[in-house]
Amino acid sequence: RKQRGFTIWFTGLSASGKSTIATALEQHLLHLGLAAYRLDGDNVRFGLNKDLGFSEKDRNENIRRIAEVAKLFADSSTIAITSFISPYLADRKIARELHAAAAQGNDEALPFIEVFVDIPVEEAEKRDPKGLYKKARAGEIPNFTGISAPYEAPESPEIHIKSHELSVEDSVKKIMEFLLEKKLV
Ligand code: GGZ
Repeated sequence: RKQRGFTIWFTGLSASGKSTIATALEQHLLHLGLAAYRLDGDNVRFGLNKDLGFSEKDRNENIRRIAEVAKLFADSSTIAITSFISPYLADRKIARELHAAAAQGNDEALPFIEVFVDIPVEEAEKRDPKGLYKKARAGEIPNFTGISAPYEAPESPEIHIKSHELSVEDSVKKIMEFLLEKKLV
C-alpha cells in the first residue's frame, strides 16, 4: 500500500520539547522506511521566512506559509512534521482548514494531526536551554511567547503531550499509537 501523506503539526511554548519530540518522531518514521520531512525554525525561519519576525502579524504570516508548505509535502505523499510555537488558535485553524480543503487531484482531505506539547510556562522557564526566557524577563526580547506575548492552547488537539511528565520515547510512542489506530502508517 502506498504511503499517504499527512501533516503532524506540533504546537507549544519555546523549550516545551517540540523539536526534540519532532526529531525523534521523524527518525522513527524514517527507520520504518516512510518518507518524512521536518519543517522547523532552522530550515524555515532562516530561509523562506527570513523576512519575518515575532510580531503578531509576522507570526500569522510565518504560520500561513508553513501551513502551505506542509500541505505541499503532504500532497506529495510525504509525512510533513512542523515544529513551531504557532501560538494563535486562528492560525492553526487556517492550517487545518487548508488541509481539509482537498488537495488538487486528490478526492480526499489531507489528514492534519495537531500535537499539543504542553508544559507549564514555569517549567519551560526552568529549562531555558538558550537563556531566552531570562532575556525576555529582562526586557531584552519583546513579544516573547508565555512572558510578553500570548500562547493560545489548543482546545481539542488530536494528541496532548505533557512533556514535563512524559519522556521523549513515550511521546513518540503515543503519537505512533495514534497514527497506527487511524491507519495512517
Ligand atoms: C518566542 C522566540 C522569540 C519570541 C525568538 N517569542 O526556543 P527556540 O527560540 O529555538 O524557539 C523559539 C523560536 C520561535 O519561532 P517560531 O517560528 O516557532 O514562532 S511562531 O510560531 O510564534 O512564529 C525561540 C525563538 O524562535 N524566538 N524570539 N519573541 N520565541
